[in-house]
Amino acid sequence: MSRKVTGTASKNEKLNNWVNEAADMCQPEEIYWCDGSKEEYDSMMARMLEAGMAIPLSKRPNSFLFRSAPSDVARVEDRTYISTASQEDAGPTNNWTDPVELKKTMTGLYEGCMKGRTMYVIPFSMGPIGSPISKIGIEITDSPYVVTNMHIMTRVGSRVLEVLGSDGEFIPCLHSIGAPLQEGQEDAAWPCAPIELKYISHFPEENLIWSYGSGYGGNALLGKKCLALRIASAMAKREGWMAEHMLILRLTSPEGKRYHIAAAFPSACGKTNLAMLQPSVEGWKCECIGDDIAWMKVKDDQRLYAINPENGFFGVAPGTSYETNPMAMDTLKENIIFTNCALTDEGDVWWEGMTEEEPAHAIDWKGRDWTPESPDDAAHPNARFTAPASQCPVICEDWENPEGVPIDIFIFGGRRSTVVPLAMEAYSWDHGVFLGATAASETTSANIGAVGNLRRDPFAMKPFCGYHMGDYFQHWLDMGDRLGDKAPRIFYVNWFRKSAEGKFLWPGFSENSRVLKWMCERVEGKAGAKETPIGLLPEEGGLDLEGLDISSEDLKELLEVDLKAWKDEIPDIENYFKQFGNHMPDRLKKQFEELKSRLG
Ligand code: SAT
Ligand code: MN
Repeated sequence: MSRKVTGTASKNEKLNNWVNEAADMCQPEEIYWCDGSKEEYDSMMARMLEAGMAIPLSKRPNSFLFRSAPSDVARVEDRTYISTASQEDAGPTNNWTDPVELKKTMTGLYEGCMKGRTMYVIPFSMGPIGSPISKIGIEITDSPYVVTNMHIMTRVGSRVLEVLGSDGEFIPCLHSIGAPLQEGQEDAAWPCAPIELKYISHFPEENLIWSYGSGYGGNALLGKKCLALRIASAMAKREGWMAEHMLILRLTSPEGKRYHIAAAFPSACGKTNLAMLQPSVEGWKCECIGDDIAWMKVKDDQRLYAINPENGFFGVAPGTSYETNPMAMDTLKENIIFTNCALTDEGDVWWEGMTEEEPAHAIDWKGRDWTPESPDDAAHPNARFTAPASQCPVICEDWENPEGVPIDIFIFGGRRSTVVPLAMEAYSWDHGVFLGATAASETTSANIGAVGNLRRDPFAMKPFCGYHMGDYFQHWLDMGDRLGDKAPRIFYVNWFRKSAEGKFLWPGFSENSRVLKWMCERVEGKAGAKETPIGLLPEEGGLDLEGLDISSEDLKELLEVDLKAWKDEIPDIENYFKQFGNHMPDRLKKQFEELKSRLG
């Protein structure tokens, strides 16, 4: 069948064949090869405006608001699969389906799924184009919203095809919103498939991604969680590097010494805020390198170097304000895609927490009239901004350096209203891996499902590890062995501890710099620490609290080690570790025994 083709196909036969096979299966009206140009972005946006899918924002140049279908507002972990030949290889924390079965089911869904639509072919690079650490992906999609978002989140364009050449390697990422258009049928503003037909599937043994039915975030922008974390983590394990759910920042001391920090927190737990931190402690400076994903390799000097494979931020809007994250607010002035935010009468976006004063009237994320009296939120709690990283006023000059930056400090953490203190340091690499492996956090609206339930989210990778989690723990131990005394120091934090009355004990945001400063001083051997059964905690007076209004009772509670509460965690850790069976590294079992004996 001859199909209209716009743009220039690649010189890579494997790629062209794959595109043609996908077109035969999905049966789009035409094929469009993306070149990544501004003209392409603008014309795609213009078409979405005309179709009523995008709403222009008069207050922000070249910025647009989209409203998703109410059922398509976040990642769908229940519908996300790691499909390996043997179920054992996916491990107990992933959904598994036999690849042959899954491909059969999905092929059935893909058959004719792009009828009446254009099939876009997006060549993209995760990491600077042409850098040895970067990976090329090709996303096929029938969503122009995905194309424009990929333009911001990754490096898209003809340059990628040039680097790919005739025989380069790429990761095929097939995506459809799963909403074919019949002749004469009017399109929805946000077409997608019902939840039970959504599939976010990964075939790590062949570096392949198939996504169907959702147009939202990590379900659809396949360079992000699917490629840069799930597929990349499996590649990293095989090849001896690391793909982690971590922000990367550079902290510079008043003396001009640089520290590079990589920190893992679950989705919607403040990674973007920490990455763009404006330190409240005198003389310290922070610059952002990435807010979500770190790829790290050991170099010849034995140190671990990190790059940010992304090109933009897909950040949670609610809660973002000039108080909490001024640098994000300044990033959002122009050229932004907003999704599921509210629309003000002045033609701007708004979300809960953005301004002290709520607008008297707005249109909510479902397109309904909204006033402060309305029972529902104006913006969806997982409303997002898609923003070019280069627009961040504190983007680090080395953010695109293909060499990466040497990591000094790892931080793990989560959202825990109780038990876990503000900050601690691990006794050793193995103990740090134990802290990462046992990390738990209250669930957020970044996933479809219950919010506020405590779950183990090891290294903030539970939804993103493309293989057996027990083997992933072992990989961390192996990396520690390779790094030896050049390994980053490991810390654990909890910004979210609450008092009995339910009030946050720690002010967070820019004040978190006080905790980071303590970590740097630990690295320098300048700050002491208190040995406790759970780890090394700041001593009294160890945190620089100059100028901070915090009561000594609150501080005491923040740094308290509640032995009973920790002992209560033991059976849960025991149970949780059991599921990893013989994949559970002995060295972590030993860490667990040592914790128990320290707790007495
Ligand atoms: O939707 S995304 O997966 O991109 C955002 C997140 O959950 O971190
Ligand atoms: Mn994330």
